[in-house]
Amino acid sequence: MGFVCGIIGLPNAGKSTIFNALSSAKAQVASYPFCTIHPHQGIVPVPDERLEKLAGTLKPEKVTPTILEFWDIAGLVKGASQGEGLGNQFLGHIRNVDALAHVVRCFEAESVTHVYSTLDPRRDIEIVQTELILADLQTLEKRVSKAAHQAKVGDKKAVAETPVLQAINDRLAKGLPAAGLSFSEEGQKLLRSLELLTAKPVFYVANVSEKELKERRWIPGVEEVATREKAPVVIICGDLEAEMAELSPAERDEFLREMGLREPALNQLIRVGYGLLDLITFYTTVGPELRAWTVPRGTHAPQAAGKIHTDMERGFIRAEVISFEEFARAGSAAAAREKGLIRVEGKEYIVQDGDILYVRFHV
Ligand SMILES: Nc1nc2c(ncn2[C@@H]2O[C@H](COP(=O)(O)OP(=O)(O)O)[C@@H](O)[C@H]2O)c(=O)[nH]1
Ligand SMILES: [Mg+2]
Repeated sequence: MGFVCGIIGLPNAGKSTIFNALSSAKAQVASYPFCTIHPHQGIVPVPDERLEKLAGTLKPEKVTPTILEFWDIAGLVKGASQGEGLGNQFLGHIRNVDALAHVVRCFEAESVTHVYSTLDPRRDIEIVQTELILADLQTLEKRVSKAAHQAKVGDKKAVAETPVLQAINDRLAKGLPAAGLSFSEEGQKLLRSLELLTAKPVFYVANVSEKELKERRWIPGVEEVATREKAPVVIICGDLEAEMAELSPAERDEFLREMGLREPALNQLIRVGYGLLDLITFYTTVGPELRAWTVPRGTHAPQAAGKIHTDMERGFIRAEVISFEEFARAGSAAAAREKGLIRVEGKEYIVQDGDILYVRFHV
């Protein structure tokens, strides 16, 4: 079970270009084979500096990064929530992802038509958002009337749910995403159960030309919307990234040097998508393999161990733990042990981002 980031946006915003660049940039982590599960669904390794440093120190035979799945979701248009342009099918796909990368067209190109004829990122964002909000309002409408009916006949749960549903409805009706709302635990649970499209974490991907990178005519508009929503922005030259993804790692490094860039913007895109999901990464070294793992923040040690193998969760005894920083300071596994830096943690331990875990178990 992996985590999925859906790529959304208007037609001709550059979604498929970016998806294809992600899919063909497989050489970025040499040991991990990219796989396309489906023409529009692919898995990418998450770039991870800590993992690279650990690999440099431990020199394992095999390095396995953690992964993120991307889905290229066909373009939304006005009226999608009413079924326009296969709208409902697309909205259904969006419902199944964990986070959204909203690609916004910020490049001018005579040869590529814009569905709404002019370049206007702010308007484009609003069109997509409006469709998502309208779809959520439909979802909510059914729930509100059901709850109202049940509340009338004295259903306590429905009575408790009503103000929460009303608050969500009011916010959507104002044209705002459900994501900004927070409730008490019960309310939060109800909000999650509705699986609203606008409750998903979003980041913006400004797809720019090289010219726009310097001129910044459209980028500020995207940044303004993102700031208002406390959403991250990644600026990317879609066609440039697509070209770069075709290069060998050596050629790509050369290309980046010439451009004065540290890394492809795609790496940033993957990291931001991963970062939105409130996941943490921990590491294991078992035999010849150094591996990164992903769990939701707040996961206890036995459940984290269960990601590695179900036996490890079932027969969990303890975990020996060292943070990446401490490990890096110690310089080697032997030095870390010698200095007594490896802690022993039990079943109640909550795994922290960057932990290196040695799981002791018995079945
Ligand atoms: N000039 C330019 N063209 C781009 C860029 N990104 C995508 N395109 C072109 O725009 C068209 C639509 O892109 P596509 O990725 O299919 O958009 P989608 O409909 O959002 O999936 C294609 O012809 C792309 O080559 C870009 O950054 N600059
Ligand atoms: Mg496409």
